[in-house]
Amino acid sequence: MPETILRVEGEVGRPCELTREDLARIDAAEQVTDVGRLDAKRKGAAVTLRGLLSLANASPEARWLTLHATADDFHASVPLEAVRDRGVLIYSLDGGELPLSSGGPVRFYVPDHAACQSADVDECANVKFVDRLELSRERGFDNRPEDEDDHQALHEKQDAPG
Ligand SMILES: Nc1nc2c(c(=O)[nH]1)N[C@H]1C(S)=C(S)[C@@H](COP(=O)(O)O)O[C@H]1N2
Ligand SMILES: [Mo]
Repeated sequence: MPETILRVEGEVGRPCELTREDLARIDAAEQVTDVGRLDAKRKGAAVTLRGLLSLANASPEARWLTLHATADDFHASVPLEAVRDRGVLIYSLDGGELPLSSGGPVRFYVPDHAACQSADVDECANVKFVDRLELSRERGFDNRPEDEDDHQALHEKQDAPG
């Protein structure tokens, strides 16, 4: 059985459990075949957040998007309005899985994000290892670092070998 790598739930008409194949089958108009075109430092194939919201039949009442990474217990909640038309989920590299080293199996990415800790949609909100997208009316759980020390500590942990 192909593995579920992403769930979409909360304020949606149709909660989804998606495999990489499911993501690849989303309408071609919602596929970004090379995210390098959005940002030269990024690589892989992505599907637009819009495509996923439409697949899950997101409720018009939904105001917040919470990106959950169970793997390392990292979570970010951002106003849906701010990311609806530009957020993408990177899910594949060279036709295979997106490796952990690139934040796979699924990584959220917003081109033109703000610098770390400067806004709701900052670089820190580019959540790696996302396994669940949650739509809600109120802001969801968010444990992005709140001050420079916490942020520094997180980066040291992320950049540590092994
Ligand atoms: N799951 C997860 N995603 C995460 C983080 C994390 O610790 N865990 N750190 C965030 C922070 S603080 C930043 S600045 C960016 C860094 O992305 P990069 O390693 O691709 O440069 O990832 C974000 N996504
Ligand atoms: Mo960050």
